[in-house]
Amino acid sequence: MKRLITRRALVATGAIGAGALLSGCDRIAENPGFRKILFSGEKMNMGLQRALSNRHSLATEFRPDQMSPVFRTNGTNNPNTPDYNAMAAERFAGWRLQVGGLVATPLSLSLAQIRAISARTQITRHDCVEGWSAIGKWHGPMLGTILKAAGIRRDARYLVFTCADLYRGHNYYESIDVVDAFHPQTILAWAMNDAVLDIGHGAPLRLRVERQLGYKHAKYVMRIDAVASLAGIGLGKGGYWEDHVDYDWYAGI
Ligand SMILES: Nc1nc2c(c(=O)[nH]1)N[C@H]1C(S)=C(S)[C@@H](COP(=O)(O)O)O[C@H]1N2
Ligand SMILES: [Mo]
Repeated sequence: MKRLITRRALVATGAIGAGALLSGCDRIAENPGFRKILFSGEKMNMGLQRALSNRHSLATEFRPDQMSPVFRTNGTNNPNTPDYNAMAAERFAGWRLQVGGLVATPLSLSLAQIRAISARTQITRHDCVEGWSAIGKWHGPMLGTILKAAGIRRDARYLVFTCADLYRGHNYYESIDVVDAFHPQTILAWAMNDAVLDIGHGAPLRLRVERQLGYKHAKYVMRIDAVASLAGIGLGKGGYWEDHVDYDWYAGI
């Protein structure tokens, strides 16, 4: 990725000023501190990101015979809160996905309504930063379809996913930008490997954002809010891991 940081890209996106250019931005771009500034949270420069990779290209899809025999779970494998347990006990009949924030029409969707939306099926590889990968089949509507139905406003830049679980005492949440939100492989999966999504993998609904690392794929999604800024949400860095473990907000692969 480093190789792709050209002077032109940096200047074109306004990531650095002309002064910095004079000192040689190749060296600056290689400096871990500077990279951190470029790629973390609110400071991350969206234009630069786009210059670095084609954000619209598709993640590799695999054949059914390439699917992993075992797809492990990671992080929370059961939110196990009284509210979640009550919803799970009635197989999520009373669960609703709330879609709000910078939208013309806030939505409250039942699982039956979500299952009625035309869906995409994709066999992709999930890569966790902890050093494991697994290939699985995911099925559900494109996030973009739901955002269009809600009438997402032009001033929305990020989508924030609020989850049902507390992980190590903190509310799990994640966020992606509108480019990833409208990527065709970004779906809200309600089925996995030809079965209804189980609790371990995020029932009743989890995000698949195939061009990013595992921690961005929010499980147990309860709410989606379109926002202009991530400031004031959680600790402001855009997600559980970003806030508490210092992972990068943009986890593109
Ligand atoms: N709500 C929620 N989503 C989450 C997590 C979590 O702990 N809670 N863990 C993340 C991490 S680090 C990974 S690798 C994947 C794991 O998904 P899986 O359990 O389906 O394998 O979920 C991500 N989404
Ligand atoms: Mo992960």
